[in-house]
Amino acid sequence: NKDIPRQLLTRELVSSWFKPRLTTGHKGTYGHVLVVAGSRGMVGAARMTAKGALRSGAGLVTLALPGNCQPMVAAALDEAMTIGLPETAEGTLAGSALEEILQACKRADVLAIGPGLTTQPETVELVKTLLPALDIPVVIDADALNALQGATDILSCLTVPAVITPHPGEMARLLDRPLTEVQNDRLNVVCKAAKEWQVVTILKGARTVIAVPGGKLYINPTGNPGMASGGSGDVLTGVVAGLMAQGLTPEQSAAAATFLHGLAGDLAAERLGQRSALAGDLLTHLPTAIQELK
Ligand code: NPW
Ligand code: AMP
Ligand code: MG
Repeated sequence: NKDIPRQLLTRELVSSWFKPRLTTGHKGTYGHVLVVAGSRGMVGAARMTAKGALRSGAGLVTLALPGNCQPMVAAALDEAMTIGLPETAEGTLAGSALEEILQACKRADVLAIGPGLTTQPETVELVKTLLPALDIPVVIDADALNALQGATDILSCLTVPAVITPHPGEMARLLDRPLTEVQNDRLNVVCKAAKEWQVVTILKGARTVIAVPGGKLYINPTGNPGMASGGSGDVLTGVVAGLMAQGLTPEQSAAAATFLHGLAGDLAAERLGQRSALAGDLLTHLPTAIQELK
């Protein structure tokens, strides 16, 4: 454990990865994030992921989700474009959504996939067919990770840069190991995952750790137990994708997003208290967190 070289994330380090916005910049300059997320009953996850990408500075965000959810989301999320996709009887993504998602990817710079998708069999198969067909970088979270249970070779075979954002339960499922084993050996687990699957890996939880396939490890000092409530992770997924769309590398995006997301959580807890701060408050405090960088 002591042999793994590690770097504590600091404001200075994270700041060094951000460039000022160009005077002549336009929405095309800052990248287009496609979010594939949500299902009947988990519309909030999709909305929070899209807002995470918007708040972190992406130029354009398109949210693609099961058709039944589109009117609801479109009414409550002015800045994102939406696409209503074919859905199953349960209101989750149908296999026939594949072509439309690949078409939407042609107009996007990065895909964020997973929050709120469910693990309905048809949706799981869709995720497993989509990922190998991608030609843009991808952030994989939540149910898109759960879909890869017993099929992590799909991760290893990806031909595009990828960031995965498992919480300890999702990591335990991916590895088919008990949760305690993940939590008792977080540094080794995250490093091995990144190396074996060749993806930047964010292992979330108190003291999130981020590993890069090449062997680098970052430890995040920000965040607090006030973030232990539904939707927090969905916001993070959007922030990682939003930073990637703006040209930060997958490694920088993963590390900076984790740092800023935690800092937003700390600011929210200061203002509202750990008990009462909501995932949506991470979104409202993200601007202050980003402004604190300089
Ligand atoms: P235990 O048993 O509680 O101790 P799931 P999910 C473990 C969507 N959401 N440290 C946990 O452990 C998501 O996007 C939608 C240790 C349990 O075993 C997903 O699509 C929302 N253990 C879907 O719901 C808001 C930890 O993991 C397992 C841990 C299901 O995602 C909520 C639970 O994980 C949600 O985001 C930690 N830090 N964290 C919406 N408003 O639409 C987790 N575990 O079964 O994957 O459930 O994470 O809620
Ligand atoms: P998810 O379980 O996917 O919603 O992700 C939860 C988010 O909240 C992750 O970014 C975690 O790192 C963060 N989080 C949850 N519990 C804590 C904690 N006790 N301390 C710091 N961050 C936490
Ligand atoms: Mg989550």
